[in-house]
Amino acid sequence: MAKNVAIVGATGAVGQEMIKVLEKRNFPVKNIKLLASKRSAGKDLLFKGEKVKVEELTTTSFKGVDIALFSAGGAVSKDFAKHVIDAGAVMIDNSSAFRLEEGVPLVVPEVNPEDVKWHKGIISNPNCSTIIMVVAINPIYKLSRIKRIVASTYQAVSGAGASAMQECIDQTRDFLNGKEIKPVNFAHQIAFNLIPHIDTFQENLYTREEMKMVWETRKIMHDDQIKVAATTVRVPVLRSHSESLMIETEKKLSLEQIKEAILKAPGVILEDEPQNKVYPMPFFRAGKDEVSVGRIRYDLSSETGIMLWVVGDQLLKGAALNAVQIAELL
Ligand code: 25A
Ligand code: L14
Repeated sequence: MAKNVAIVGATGAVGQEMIKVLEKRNFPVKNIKLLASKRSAGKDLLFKGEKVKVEELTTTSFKGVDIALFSAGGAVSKDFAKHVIDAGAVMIDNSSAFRLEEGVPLVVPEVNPEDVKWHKGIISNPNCSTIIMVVAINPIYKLSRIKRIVASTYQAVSGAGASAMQECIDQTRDFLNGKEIKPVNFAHQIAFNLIPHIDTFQENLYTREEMKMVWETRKIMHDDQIKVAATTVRVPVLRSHSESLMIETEKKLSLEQIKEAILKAPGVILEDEPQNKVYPMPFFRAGKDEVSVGRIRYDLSSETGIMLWVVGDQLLKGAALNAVQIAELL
């Protein structure tokens, strides 16, 4: 049966992709409501070729709505969750607001689809780097439990939103023209630079983004023992996050077993022919649904370690696509 769908943050980097993913997958939409802040209210956006006016998000926006897709930041999600639930709608939330709360499923449809069943009105969409990682490692985990992961990420500027993406483009031009650079969205200049700092620093000297990969992986994979340590880095790439992973399995696995498992798994593809210069790259993953895995090789520093290079479009599988897949499960 067709559903009434609302998108909160419809004008943002993720919201725009949510509109496109609903269209592309032919999600049964009866009526679509596009919501954003007052700034964007009145603006026209297209859905299936028809103009839809962006409305200001208010407490009464969810009357008659069945599914509300949220991507307007944690504060907006916290303020409006009650109004979504009171209206009898289900909230699929892309922010970090409720991900670790008991009673809120944290779902990646390729990994733990069954968890949508126990929702009480809110389902959280995981952090983008975590989604991309678990889609890649889940087929390996099914061959042998993974004990330990060491991850380094290379995260695109669009992860910080549409204005951050524009800032990277503008800074690059300004730098080449010898103009002065004043950072707005990031702590430092991002053009021709790397910034090892995403989200806020914790007392343990890791950032929240790094800790999301620890906490959320355990919840999604239902494994409280899995050990994860991450370094998350912002890179001047417009779209798609990349990750270098070292995973240590319980049983010794062969590269052939791993490749075969990845080839058969949903949502993930193999691009691993080093001799032919075939490996995943973020520029070429942008706009694509699947997470791509390559550079698969034995870790030289441990008995059962495997090294992988993983790339996924974080606006799609890391956010909008995963959210719409959750809606499809519902
Ligand atoms: O969960 P977290 O950690 O708290 O963070 C989540 C945030 O990160 C992004 C996303 O930003 C989200 O806000 N994000 C989350 N997951 C992501 C992922 N996997 C991810 N990004 C990439 N990958 P975003 O930029 O994508 O989207 C922001 C949207 O939210 C709307 N919004 C903000 N506050 C709102 C609100 N809607 C309703 N009520 C509120 N109070 C926002 O709409 C946007 O759609 P908008 O109307 O505020 O802005 C649309 C246009 O306005 C410009 N603009 C933005 N800020 C300002 C501004 N103009 C002037 N002044 C400003 N301060 C923008 O350029 C835009 O064109
Ligand atoms: O927790 O690349 O979903 O800035 C998504 C965007 C975390 C940061 C989340 C990025 C955010 C991330």
